[in-house]
Amino acid sequence: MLFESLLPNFVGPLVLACLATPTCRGESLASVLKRVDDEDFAARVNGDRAAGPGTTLDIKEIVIGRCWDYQRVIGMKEGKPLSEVDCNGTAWPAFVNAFAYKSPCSTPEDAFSNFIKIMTVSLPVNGTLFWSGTKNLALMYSELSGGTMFSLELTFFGYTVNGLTWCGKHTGGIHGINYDSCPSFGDQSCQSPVSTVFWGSASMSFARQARGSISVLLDGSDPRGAFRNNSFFATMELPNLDTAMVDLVNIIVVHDLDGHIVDTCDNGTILILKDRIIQRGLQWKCKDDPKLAKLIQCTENPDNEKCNLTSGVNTLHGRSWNFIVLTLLASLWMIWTC
Ligand code: NFD
Repeated sequence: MLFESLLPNFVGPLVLACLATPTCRGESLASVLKRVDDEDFAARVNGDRAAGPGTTLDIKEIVIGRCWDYQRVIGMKEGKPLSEVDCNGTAWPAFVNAFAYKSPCSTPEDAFSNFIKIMTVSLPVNGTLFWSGTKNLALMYSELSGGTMFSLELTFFGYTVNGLTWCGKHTGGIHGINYDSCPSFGDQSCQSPVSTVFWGSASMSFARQARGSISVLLDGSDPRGAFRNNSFFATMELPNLDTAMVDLVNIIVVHDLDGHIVDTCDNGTILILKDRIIQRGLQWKCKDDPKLAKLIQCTENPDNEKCNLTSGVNTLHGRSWNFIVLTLLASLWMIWTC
């Protein structure tokens, strides 16, 4: 028992299984452990264990391309950098030097501070949009807002790396980048994962810039609760709002179209969130399922019965109430006259 408890939890059973096989008996403990370690590494790379996918292929071209795209095409008036950033000579080196040739699990907290500083742009007052568990909806919300709502993914640094995976490798890899496998989010053995450090710093910096009223879009159908204590929103964004600059938090709670309701503005974890907001000296407003959210949900699920476009007329599975009432009256009349 003691022997097993000293080993990572996957090693014990493997060693015991190995000792039960004839080919394995006689092998020294050191070589068994080395082999188990190698096998575990291979399994992680093959995706059998908790390892996540490797660095996105062509990441350099994507980051540099998005960086120019932001500055030349998509960057909105308020979201443009004060002076031009050289994507190839400044932005990419600041990004890649934070993780290349380094272990992906021991990333210093300030690893990306230079990259984030270079890419910071000024954001509009009243325009910051946070989210938790509602990524796609939040991105569509900010895109449809015509430049008045900014989620992190629409800022310069967020846009440039959103949706990408990256991590380094101490030795080997290609230019110190691991394209085979990066730590997955749930890997408890990874102390300080590179992507968690990046998104933590990015979220903190984004929250510190917020001014005026801010909005947060939460998933009221999430069985874990709409406001979760360990989310980036709860740990990195809400506590880093500058209370001298922010006055109001607009809470938007969205439920899935199938009607699963876990939390609403008036109950569940939203009450905890309201408390936290008040403790920070801020005001709150809360709305369940605003029309814009439903419209966005319906564009993704147009066949859902709640998205029936004939909603001006009361319908039951596509038939109008008038038709149903007339049919009932006709049937009653026939029964009565027979
Ligand atoms: P979520 P949240 N490490 O839906 N944000 O409140 C890493 F690296 O639960 C934006 O936590 O909401 N990523 C992005 C993780 C990412 C981990 C993070 C983990 N341990 C934070 N666990 C982004 N654009 O990708 C989960 N994730 C990923 C900022 C997972 O892919 C935004 O400004 C999930 O899609 C937003 O206001 C995503 O993190 C707030 O933090 C969010 O997890 C959303 O983070």
